[in-house]
Amino acid sequence: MSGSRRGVVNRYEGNPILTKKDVPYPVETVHNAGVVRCKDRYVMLFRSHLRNGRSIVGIAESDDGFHFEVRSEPFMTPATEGPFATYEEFGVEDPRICAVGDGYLITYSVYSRHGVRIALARTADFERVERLGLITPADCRNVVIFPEKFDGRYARLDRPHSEITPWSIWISYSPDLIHWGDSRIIIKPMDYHWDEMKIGPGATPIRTESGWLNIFHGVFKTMAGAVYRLGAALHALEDPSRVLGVADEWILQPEDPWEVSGYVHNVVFACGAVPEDDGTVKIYWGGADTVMCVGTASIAELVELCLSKSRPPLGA
Ligand code: BMA
Repeated sequence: MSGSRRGVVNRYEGNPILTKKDVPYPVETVHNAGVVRCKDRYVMLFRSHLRNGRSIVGIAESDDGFHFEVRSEPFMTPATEGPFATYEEFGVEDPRICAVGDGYLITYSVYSRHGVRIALARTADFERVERLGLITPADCRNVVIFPEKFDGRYARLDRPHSEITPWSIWISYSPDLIHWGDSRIIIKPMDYHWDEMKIGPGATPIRTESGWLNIFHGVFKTMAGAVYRLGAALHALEDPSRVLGVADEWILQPEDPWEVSGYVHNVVFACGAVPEDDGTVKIYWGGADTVMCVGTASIAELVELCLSKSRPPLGA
């Protein structure tokens, strides 16, 4: 892939890879997409704002992970009946995809007059989707499920949002994907660092030889608004609550024009990353809540960054 390497991530020269012009129905944005490899294709579930300001989820497919074609119909729009209708009233956002067994789990944010929370759905083939449950109370966004069980339990990274700041990454466990608990805080933002305001899970964790690679987002508040960047952490393979390292340096920040300005300025926000057989990972991010971008990084370099430039996960 030819591109522009300005740090650990090599941006694809064809960025942005997906914009509202590529969508065959009216939308204002294309961003914050979960991506997974399904058989020999890459499948992307992306968020789009409608003109009323609420979001839906579309689907695009690709042979190479760079050139995507959008299907003619959205993949998920707010449910219109049952308990999901109550909580999806204001929109469905930021899908993350986790391959488990012979299917795919999708976690996504649902908005309503009762706040924001996370819903879980499952698909076998990205043709039909089944909603399984509402798996957090309000006020929670950003949930990624690990693709393996630990001592018979599923595990997820989540980010409760409360009056207690800074908002941090927690881990929770479940026997059945529906009931979650045994929660503990595992990574905190650090004062006067690039992520001091809040951090949150980003892409579904990736298994590497050295641990689970967790690509997350971190936010710094400035006089000109917030800046969203991406960071990386490594979790022990057998026990993901044990954080082996949190890279003290960000791995990606808004730099290209479509990351610096758009629907929300100065945002790179990842919901998906796909590891490749050659030791690289394709990282997908929304630019300025407006377009989708991709870049590649060496998994070994990201792991090394987590271990060699590490800071205490819960602060000094
Ligand atoms: C977060 C979420 C994301 C969004 C980001 C930047 O709080 O709403 O979906 O990309 O803000 O606007």
